Amino acid sequence: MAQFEKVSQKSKVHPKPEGLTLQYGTAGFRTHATHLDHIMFRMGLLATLRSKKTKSTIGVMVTASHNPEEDNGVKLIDPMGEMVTVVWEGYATQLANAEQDSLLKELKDIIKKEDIDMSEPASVYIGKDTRPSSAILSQAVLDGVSSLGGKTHDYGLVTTPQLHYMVCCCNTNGCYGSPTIEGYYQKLSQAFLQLTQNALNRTDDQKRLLVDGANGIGALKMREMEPFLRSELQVVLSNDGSSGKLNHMCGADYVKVQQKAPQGMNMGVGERCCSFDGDADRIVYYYTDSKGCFHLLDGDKIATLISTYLKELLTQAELNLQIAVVQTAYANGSSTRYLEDVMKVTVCCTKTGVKHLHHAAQEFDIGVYFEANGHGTVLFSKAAQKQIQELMKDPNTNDERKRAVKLLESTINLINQTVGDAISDMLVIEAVLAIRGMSAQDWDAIYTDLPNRQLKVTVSDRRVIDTTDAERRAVSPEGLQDTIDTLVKKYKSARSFVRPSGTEDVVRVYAEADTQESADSLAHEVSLAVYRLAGGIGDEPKPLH
Ligand code: 16G
Ligand code: ZN
Repeated sequence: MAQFEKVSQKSKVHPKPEGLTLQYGTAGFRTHATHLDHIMFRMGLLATLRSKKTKSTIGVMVTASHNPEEDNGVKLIDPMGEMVTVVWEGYATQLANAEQDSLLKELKDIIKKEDIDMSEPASVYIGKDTRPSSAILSQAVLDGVSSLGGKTHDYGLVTTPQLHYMVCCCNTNGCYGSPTIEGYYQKLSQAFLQLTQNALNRTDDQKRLLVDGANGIGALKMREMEPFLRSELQVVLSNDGSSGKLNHMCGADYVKVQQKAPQGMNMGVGERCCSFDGDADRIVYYYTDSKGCFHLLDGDKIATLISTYLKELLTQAELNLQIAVVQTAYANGSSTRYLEDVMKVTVCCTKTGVKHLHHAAQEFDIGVYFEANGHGTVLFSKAAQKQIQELMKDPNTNDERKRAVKLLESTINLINQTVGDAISDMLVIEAVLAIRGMSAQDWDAIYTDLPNRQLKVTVSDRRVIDTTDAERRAVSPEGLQDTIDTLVKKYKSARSFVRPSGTEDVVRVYAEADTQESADSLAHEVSLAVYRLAGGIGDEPKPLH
């Protein structure tokens, strides 16, 4: 078939280095950019097949998120803007690792297994981040799609969530919005302006927000969006990519892990600040107090702020919709306790990784999901959206109810429901703080985080650790969980768990307790247990103090 001849020819331009094997991990393929050309070409092929199979537009995003600038990666986006399914993740790995001469065989195998009608048209949307390697790598994706006769739309430089938005807009025939960068800015800014109309007497100081763009695509897109916000948000941008290196000493991951401000940001006392990551799908907030102390407002604080606000609106609107917060084991114990005991909202815990949280959140009328690292969004079920729209139109709704329903409607429009989106989350947070007249300190005071510590242990094979109960308990190796249980009992308000990382060859250890010293000491003791019981290599973990 001529179709496959072209694939065969083109694949020679994007050859696979012999023996190299890579895995489609939690967030797609990710490694040093020099190893990815063949992967990109093949993901172009796979996206084309996925498009034919689903009879929808599929997205391919070239990015390595918060990884160093030298890395790159690729993620496939399913028709509604979701992550691709587990079975197709498997196909991605199968295709990526096929040696040059068996590529066609593997391709045909997938076509057969999925019973794909190759005469169907295909459409693939492509986007890329600002990494120097992204331009050539996204060209390889385009080559892959065109060699199977698929149609492409290259959006060029966009944030990951912007591409998710475009895919969803396209496959809902514009119901979600218009699939253009302008359409994205217009939809979000209109909703933001409507919401902030409800915040009276805001001063310029209150409208001011310091944004760390991680020297990446988020900074570029924030600049583009600014005029649409008509000074209702006054962004002071640092790490805008004009001089610094992507994610280097800046960005959401750096701030969260180091628990300190990024380089290049001039923070006044109490000023609201936030950091995006390299592809702008994560955000964390922070400020420094009058004593110069740094305070982090992470994904748990964001989930609490947003869910509290939504719950209040539901009460005012007299809407009986179930709201839930989805977290992972990394959520600070104080946040879970506050949500369950004070806010009385349903809290559920899933495994780490956006797809797990997203799926769990889909089970509720309103599902707020955030990882502690700042990736998250809110999902409104179709039924919930319908109820809200109907109440809007009901002439018997009194003014207070009407105000609450209008706020709910604008909030739905402001939230990027396809995936966590730093720009959209930032605007939601800014609107909520403005409407409630809250400062960063007021927000921080909702509950106090329990001191915690994260450590990594290197073992010879991290797969020996198997977990259950949303990664909160280890079922193997034998004796490890019992040891952790005994150690945890030595400390007050303590909790600890271990899990193999999905992105690095290490075992991660998390511990929290009533004091920083206790959290550090517990984390160290658990690390030692992992080292001894799970085949640690290199030096034994040393105490932190
Ligand atoms: C990936 C995940 C992120 C998760 C992280 C955990 C997506 C899009 N990203 O970056 O959600 O928090 O992995 O990494 O799913 P770890 O397994 O190395 O701890
Ligand atoms: Zn990211």
